[in-house]
Formats: sequence, structure tokens, C-alpha cells
Amino acid sequence: MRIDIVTIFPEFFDVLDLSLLGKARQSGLIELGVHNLRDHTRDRHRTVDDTPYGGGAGMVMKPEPWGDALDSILGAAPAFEEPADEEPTDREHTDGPTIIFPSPAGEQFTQAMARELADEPHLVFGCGRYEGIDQRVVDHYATRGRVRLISLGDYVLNGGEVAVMAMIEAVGRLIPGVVGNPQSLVEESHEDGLLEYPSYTKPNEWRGLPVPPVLLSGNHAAIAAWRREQQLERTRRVRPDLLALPVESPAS
Ligand code: JD8
Repeated sequence: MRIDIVTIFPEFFDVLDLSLLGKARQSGLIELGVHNLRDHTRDRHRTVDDTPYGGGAGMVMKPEPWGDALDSILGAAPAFEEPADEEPTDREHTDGPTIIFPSPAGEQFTQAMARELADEPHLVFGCGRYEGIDQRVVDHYATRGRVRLISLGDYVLNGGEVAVMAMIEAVGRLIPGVVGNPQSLVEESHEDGLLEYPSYTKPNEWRGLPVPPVLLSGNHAAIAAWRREQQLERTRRVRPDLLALPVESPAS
């Protein structure tokens, strides 16, 4: 998968050199480009923001640097033109990347959405700051390909970088080969619509707290039943809203 990020804080993403995603980049499973929006300004102050039309607090990000930056990434791909020489396999992935703008006004990011995005060959993330990005940037690129506004959750951040980091981790680890043991991807919270069961390791007693005996029994059917019951009990108690949702089978 190719991932491009546009931001005024490129060093924020240095952490993507580390751990699983760092290894995935070394092995070529993930190709990452981080672009400084200020490199796409024309004035000596490298200005990326201006006052909002219609008044109001704060500043808005100017459209021109975004146009220049995204065009350079998209190679100004013509809108929806089928490549002349080859029959498109499925239209979905022929005409360029999906552009994702994190926004508190976006669709809620979910595990199902992470799975969907993990199938994409190329994702471009646009990190806004200040009060946000001039709306015409979204409107312009929405005529040239898939543009999605996605929210991490119902709370306010100062910019898109933290949300992009979370999305790249959630999507990146679903790319085949990134996580060593794919089995561990199956038994996770939200993967089957339930919260995960509690986990334990040695010692079998810590500060007077024992490990649940069933886990030491070797009786795999009893262990699986106990874990399932723990998932249901925890989900009922902490996230009853999840029980209202149709349970997704991991394959879906
Ligand atoms: C992008 C600018 C800050 C937001 C004025 C504070 C996502 N779940 C989420 N909460 N907040 C964001 C988010 C916030 C952003 C930007 C995403 C770009 N800001 C703005 C509007 C109010 N300031 C987010 N994903």
C-alpha cells in the first residue's frame, strides 16, 4: 500500500519508522511519503492560513498550497479517466487514491472502515490545522476521485495528525504480512463486534491475585466458553451499544 500524508508538522510522523509499521516499510509492504504543506507555498513567509470569510475566530487553511501539494501527489491525475490501454479490473481502484481528510464533521472511523481502507492500493491523508481547510479543497478533489471526511471520535482535537496516526496504525496492521500472526487479528475487540476477553500470563499468582483456574485447566472448550462469556459480560457492561449492532463475522 502507498500512503501519502500532507501536514505542516511532518516530523510528527517520524514515529512511523518504529515498530510494526517501520518493519512493514522496510519490507516494502507499506510505502510512505510525508509532505510538508509549507513546501507548496509561494511567499517567503510560507503562509498556509488566512482569516475566515464571514468573520469568526481563528484562521482557515488557504486552498492554494493544498491544491499544489495534492496535485503533486496525484500527479494531477485526470478525473475519472479510464487508463486507455487496459480494461479496468474494478472501477473502484482504477482512478487513483482515496483522499482522507480527518475532520470532527466526518464519518465515524470504525474497524469495519479500517478493513475497507486496508484493501486500497493508495491512501492520501490531508492533515488540517487551525479552524480547518478551505471547503473548496474538498469540493474540488471530490470531482476528481474518492474523498472522505473521517472522524476519530466525538471529541475535539487541534488538528488531523493524531487522527491520521491512529488510522494508519489501524489500517496498516490489517495489511497481510504486517502483523506476524494473523490469528491475533481475529481475536480482537471490535473484530467480531464484541470487546475482547481479559488476558493473563505468568506468574499464576501476583500480589495475591490468582489467574482464573479455567485458563490453567488445559480444557480448550471450557477456556473458549469462558472467554466468550467474558466478552459478552464485558460488552454488556461497558459497550451495550455494540450489542445493538449486527454482529459482523470477521470474513465480512
Ligand atoms: C482535523 C483542524 C481543529 C476542529 C476548531 C479545534 C478528527 N475526532 C476529531 N476531533 N477533532 C478532529 C480534527 C480537528 C481538526 C482538524 C480533525 C483540523 N482541527 C479544529 C474544529 C474546531 N478546531 C478529529 N479526525
